[in-house]
Amino acid sequence: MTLSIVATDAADQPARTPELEALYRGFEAELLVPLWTEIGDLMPPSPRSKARPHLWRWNALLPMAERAGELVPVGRGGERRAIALANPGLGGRPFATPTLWAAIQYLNPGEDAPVHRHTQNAFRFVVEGEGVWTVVDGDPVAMRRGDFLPQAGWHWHGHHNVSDRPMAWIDGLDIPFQYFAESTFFELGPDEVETRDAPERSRSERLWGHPGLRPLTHLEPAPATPLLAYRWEHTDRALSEQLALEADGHRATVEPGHAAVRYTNPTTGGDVMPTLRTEFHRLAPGTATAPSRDVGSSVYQVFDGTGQVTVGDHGWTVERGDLFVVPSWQPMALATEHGLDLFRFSDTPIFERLHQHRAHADRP
Ligand code: GTQ
Ligand code: FE2
Repeated sequence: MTLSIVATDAADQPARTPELEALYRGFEAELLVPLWTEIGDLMPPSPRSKARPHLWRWNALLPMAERAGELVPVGRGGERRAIALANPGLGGRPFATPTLWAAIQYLNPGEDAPVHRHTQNAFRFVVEGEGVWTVVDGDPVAMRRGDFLPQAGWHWHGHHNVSDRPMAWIDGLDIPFQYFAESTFFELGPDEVETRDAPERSRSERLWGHPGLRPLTHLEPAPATPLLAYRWEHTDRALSEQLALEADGHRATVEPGHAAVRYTNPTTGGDVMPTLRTEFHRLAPGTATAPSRDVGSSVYQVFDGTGQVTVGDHGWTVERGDLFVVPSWQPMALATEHGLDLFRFSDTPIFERLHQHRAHADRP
């Protein structure tokens, strides 16, 4: 590595005399860097994300995932036929944001994505299709449109397509966070994913899928992610009820026309995973949100409808399946004429736990 100390134009820098240059060469030789040349980058007045606001179109992603399905086998080694969003500000690495991984994953009929486990926290979200079962610690869980399926770190998981049609979905993980934190462990399990005689409903849902009711058999220790599937019918109904209550004159929405829910752990009421926050947002027709910003980054996927998204000085018209990134402290606003449903995930729990979270909404 070569270090290069460059005296900046910042105020109060000493004149670049030969003596000062010699001191700086001395710093370089001893692998030292003074604060006074770096402070603007290291201590900006507010976060300046290297990640950029960016949109990936589903109708560009899906055909390439299908092509990968023809050309690239899935199995041991590569582990997953997953194609990650690479933020244009992050040097071509497969990182949607400095902390978040987002990928489209694709599985052909009969294929297995073999069993493994890793310290990264993960989830699946299904924007369309069905037929794949994800098996978590031996519990087979069906994946269908609108379902959110978490898999907390260090739990065995593999996926198997039991149907006669290919299926695509998105994965969200904290891979970049754990990469930079150097906290990753990884282990291989069986090559085959066992879904024979899988019951319609997962054991997890039979045990934990009853609102407000905790089974007394599992008080201590509580499983990391008790509920392995958050089904669309529940999410959809929760959002419709919020909008219906608002229409009846009750304060039920985040802001007028904006319904939202957070996926939570049924034993704690907190986020489903320690590093990832996951939410679903519904804008009623004719709704526009006030711009807001917060510390940390998020990825959104359009689930249904169309709308306009503004992130910093970028703006897009979005439709089903499109994915976009909101870097730290960039203002974000949404608008829709005919209605818009959005899945969101973020790294907010990391910042909340470290007392670094801040949010600002320009709401009237
Ligand atoms: O499905 O287990 O997109 O381990 C990246 C890493 C998916 C998975 C990804 C993974 C998985
Ligand atoms: Fe995995």
